[in-house]
Amino acid sequence: MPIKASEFIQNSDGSVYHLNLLPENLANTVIVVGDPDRVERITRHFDKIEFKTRKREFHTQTGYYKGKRISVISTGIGPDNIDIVINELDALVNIDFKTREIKKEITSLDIIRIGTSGSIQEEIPVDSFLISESAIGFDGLLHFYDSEHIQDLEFAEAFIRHLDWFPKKATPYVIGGSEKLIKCMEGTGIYKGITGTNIGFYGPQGRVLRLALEDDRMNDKLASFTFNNKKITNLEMETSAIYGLSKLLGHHALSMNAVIANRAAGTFSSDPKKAVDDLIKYTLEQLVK
Ligand code: R1P
Repeated sequence: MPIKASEFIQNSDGSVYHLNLLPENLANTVIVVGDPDRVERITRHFDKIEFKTRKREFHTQTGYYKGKRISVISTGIGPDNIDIVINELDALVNIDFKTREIKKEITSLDIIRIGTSGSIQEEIPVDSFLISESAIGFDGLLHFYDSEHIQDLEFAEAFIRHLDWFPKKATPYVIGGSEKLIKCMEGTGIYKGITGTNIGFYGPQGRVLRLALEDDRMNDKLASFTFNNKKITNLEMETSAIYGLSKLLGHHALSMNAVIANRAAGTFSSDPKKAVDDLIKYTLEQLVK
């Protein structure tokens, strides 16, 4: 049965609604970044760029790095955009754009986030790199999908107890990253940890400017929580949504974080651009090693 026009939306040239891409424009290895300007900071290392497009915050370039075909796509900020990006990436490989039916054979993409993040553990310094072994999502996105079978419910329950989690906030969910991509990306001096993904930058990450928080001890409690000897290490705004949707759809996903703030120490990188550029170079090299 073809998927209805209101559910799987194609532009007049046949491309997918928000990303503006046709299936042939996408490589099977996809790097996602928040900032549309970061796309070029990645593809300037490419041997060749074969395709470029841009619509809203979704800027895509596809090309070759040392002979490997890679697409780089910006998502903008937050898990709401990740819902669009991961569903449309999946449609590009797993829905037939002519018949609008789901293909019989499912293709798995490798999806790697290269993003910035704040550490909540004092010993993880600014300008370090961190691989998200798993993610805990405070954004609630995954609960709109049939997803309990891929969640670590025990971890989430222990976390809710430790934080005395306010029930009006979305229930936290926990999802692992791709083992295959963790092996590909790990290296000397690279931290690994559990990344907390938030629906906002200020209150949801415990930042106070002029507004009081529901729980002003949230970040301390996040930092002191342990489960199976693992700690929550850093906060950002996309990883749990990327991990959850990718796992449900059968894709491999991994989040690489340039730590540009240390929330525990109250410090910020003196050169965040360099930290991101260094992480870009590292990630590209690991992909072709
Ligand atoms: C907030 O400043 C943004 O920076 C982090 C957060 O996840 C959020 O998207 O990642 P990016 O640098 O990849 O955008």
